[in-house]
Amino acid sequence: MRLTQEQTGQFEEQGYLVVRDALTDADLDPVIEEYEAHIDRRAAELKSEGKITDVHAGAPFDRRLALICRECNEIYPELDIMYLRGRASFAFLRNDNLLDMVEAFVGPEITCSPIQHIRPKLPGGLAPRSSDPHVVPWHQDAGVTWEEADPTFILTVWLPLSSAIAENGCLQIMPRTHGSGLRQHVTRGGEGTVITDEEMPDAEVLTLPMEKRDVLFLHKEIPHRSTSNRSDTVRWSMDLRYQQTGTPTGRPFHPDFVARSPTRPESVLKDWADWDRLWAAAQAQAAIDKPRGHRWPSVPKR
Ligand SMILES: O=C(O)CCC(=O)C(=O)O
Ligand SMILES: [Fe+2]
Repeated sequence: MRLTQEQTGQFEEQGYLVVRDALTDADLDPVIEEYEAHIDRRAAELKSEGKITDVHAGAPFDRRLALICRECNEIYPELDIMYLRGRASFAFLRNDNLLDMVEAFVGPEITCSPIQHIRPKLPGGLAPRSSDPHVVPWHQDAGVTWEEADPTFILTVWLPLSSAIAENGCLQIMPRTHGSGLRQHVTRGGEGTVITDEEMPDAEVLTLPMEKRDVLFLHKEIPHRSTSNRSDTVRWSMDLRYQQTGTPTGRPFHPDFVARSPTRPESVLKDWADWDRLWAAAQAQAAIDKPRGHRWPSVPKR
């Protein structure tokens, strides 16, 4: 699907654009199947280790992980895209239907930022640590990079793999608050990286329920958050970022790659094994260097 000028105009004006049914099941199902296969395999392991009593075979994608995690939640931290690093997940990062839409914002030379996640937000209380990394307080994505990326247009692409509704912690955004630049954030204990009270815009909050196949495009200055999951379903989603090739990602210690290039097609990263190796090497190095993801001071819990 190519976006219309009306759609890109809405993004410019509102700071976001939701495109309903922008993708097809054929685009998304390989990723879902990859996660289902991993969870199936790990559930069998947990059962054989005596950590769970039931593998919940046959439970739907948006429930099975929660049912397993009620008994043992050790799978949870290994599921994000840069840890699981599946072939279908990597292929999706270059999905043509997705990149055709991204191109309307970024241009034809497209780099995939390493700031990307696959998030299975569990029903409240089931995540391993006291705070679930997929419950995120008000922030701008402009705030999650190093300063080097401040001048760069980085497009956030957020899409659900299962229903994302208010009850299971879908996104909330503040439309039309872009254009005044980066706001001051702090990293607050128990909460995460959040805009300071002084810099929070006094603006209307829009709750954005979304279904599988819908896609949200978000300007990096739009404050957004997601609350805890008060349902018994898992809110599965992906958030990806794209930008013009040659611009800094703001995460130089993690691997970006060229996802589309009409002028230098040979520069596109197509080999899953290369991507896998790049992430493995970056994570090994980061374990030594412990680089900070962003610039904000840490402050104690309220
Ligand atoms: O998925 C969420 O709950 C938060 C995602 C987010 O902050 C983002 O995609 O930038
Ligand atoms: Fe964000």
